[in-house]
Amino acid sequence: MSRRLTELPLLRLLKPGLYVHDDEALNAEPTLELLSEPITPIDAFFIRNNGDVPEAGGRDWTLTIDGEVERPALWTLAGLREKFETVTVTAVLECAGNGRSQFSPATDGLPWRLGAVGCARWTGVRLRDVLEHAGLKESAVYTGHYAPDRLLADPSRPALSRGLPVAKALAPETLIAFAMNGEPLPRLHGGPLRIVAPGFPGSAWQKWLDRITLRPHEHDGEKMCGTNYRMPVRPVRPGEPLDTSEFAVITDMPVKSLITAPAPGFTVPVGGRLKVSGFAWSGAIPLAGARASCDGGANWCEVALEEGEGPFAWRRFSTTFEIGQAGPLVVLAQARDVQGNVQPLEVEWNPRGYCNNQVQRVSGAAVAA
Ligand SMILES: Nc1nc2c(c(=O)[nH]1)N[C@H]1C(S)=C(S)[C@@H](COP(=O)(O)O)O[C@H]1N2
Ligand SMILES: [Mo]
Repeated sequence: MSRRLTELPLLRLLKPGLYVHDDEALNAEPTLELLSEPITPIDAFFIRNNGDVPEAGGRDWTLTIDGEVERPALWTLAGLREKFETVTVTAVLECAGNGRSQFSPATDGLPWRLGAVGCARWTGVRLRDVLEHAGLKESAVYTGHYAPDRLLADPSRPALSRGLPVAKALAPETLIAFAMNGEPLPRLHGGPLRIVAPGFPGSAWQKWLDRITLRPHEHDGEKMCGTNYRMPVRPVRPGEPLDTSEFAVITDMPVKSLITAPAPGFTVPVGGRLKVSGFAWSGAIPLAGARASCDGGANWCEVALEEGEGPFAWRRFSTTFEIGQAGPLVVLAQARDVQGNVQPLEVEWNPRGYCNNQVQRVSGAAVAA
């Protein structure tokens, strides 16, 4: 039996509402109705794996810190918790490939719909505190993260080994997390230890973390190079030959919003009200606001964003439209950040289908009452 099959019953049990992608590795996402809460419940949170799901080492788990440091260290889970302050950060975790299925022509990679995103409370110790304890050498410019999961096609190779620029590794929001929404970090989400890098793509949130090596150059582990989790620095047309030296690692995620209600195919009686709700978020640049439309973008109205739980959480919006006449309705939401970046109506294509933040369209109809 493949490793994926052994995990599938567990996923079905723990997360019955998720759509499981047809892939060797275990990858699953919720329908958008399941994302209606400001804090995404664990049973609705998407799962992304590049390889197998390793056994959880539990108590025996250790974390090695080595490379460009003055004092290499080996931590147990209990040791980390005892030595360093515990902090909680509420943050959106989004796969860089979320929404990939909307790119045309289709690109390589998992055809995520729009559900590879969620917002949770992550608890752990600051990566900064652990790195300062080890003492970074001046030569340290990047972290390299390691985990025991392996590629299903080639178990001699790690599934994923990503890293962070030192500035993000030392940022106060970046954690080595051991809890999610107040529960011990579930094994499917990387328990017992994972990186939490708020605002960065999910790929930077290494699960089952057992080693951090400080690197004297950008990390070159599995899925760091080539076009993996990288965007072209200038637009690339489909079919154009690729020069991978013109690709850069994805860091801060772009401004985005998600409509969680109504669902596609909705109907509303003429003379009634259509309630539209969802969330807006942005990687590093604060949100400035959002607007919504129910007529495909012909008319817009500004929507209020509720306070989120801190700068890395998503912010809810909710508005109603009075429906005056029968006919098709297309609901849109468009968020923008304080630097003037606005969600595009149509996102620019890129070879691996990353960072799709284009305005979502939810179609329905107003029907005679
Ligand atoms: N060890 C390991 N960590 C990993 C991955 C992986 O395949 N292996 N996938 C990454 C990617 S691409 C994403 S989007 C997030 C998904 O986190 P989740 O499964 O907890 O939702 O984990 C990241 N961390
Ligand atoms: Mo991802």
